[in-house]
Amino acid sequence: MSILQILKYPDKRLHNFAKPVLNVDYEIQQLADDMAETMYEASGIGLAATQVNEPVRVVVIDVSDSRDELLVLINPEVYFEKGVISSEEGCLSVPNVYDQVERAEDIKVRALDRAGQIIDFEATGILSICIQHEIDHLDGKVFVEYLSRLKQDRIVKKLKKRQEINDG
Ligand code: GNR
Ligand code: NI
Repeated sequence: MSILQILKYPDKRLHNFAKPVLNVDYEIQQLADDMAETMYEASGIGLAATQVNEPVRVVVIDVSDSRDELLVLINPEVYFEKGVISSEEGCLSVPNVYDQVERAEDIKVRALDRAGQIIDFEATGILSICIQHEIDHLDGKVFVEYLSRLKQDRIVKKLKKRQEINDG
């Protein structure tokens, strides 16, 4: 197990479209395990492989307070959505930025789990929001791209300034 480095917006690699997983083999399971460790260490509720510079369709999620309900989703697909909900989102790739985003409220999801078995379930609330946020990452989309051009420009400036301080 190891902690992976999380890419920070506006890194261009966050816009890569992730490829479907053809075989849930040991390498993919290792990636999922490392991603889970990285998510827990960063105190996030989700992480997409895109964020650790692995352009494959793997996400890990844990929205439980106890931090012991890990969900590994491989090739996740939303095949039904109902309703609209707006909530404040954040992202490990966009530190210290939080803003309102509209999502489908309730969704039905199909994916493969860590063992390569098909899973099919409904999601509501924060789990629904998190799954949609992570699938966006796999499609190369970061939540700030739903915000106005003005807000995006401010976020880029703020993050670049912080990056310079960290690099210097
Ligand atoms: O940790 C995270 N919190 C969060 C809060 C509201 C909506 C989405 C998220 S996902 C985020 C972790 C992350 O960046 N996943 O890609
Ligand atoms: Ni994110």
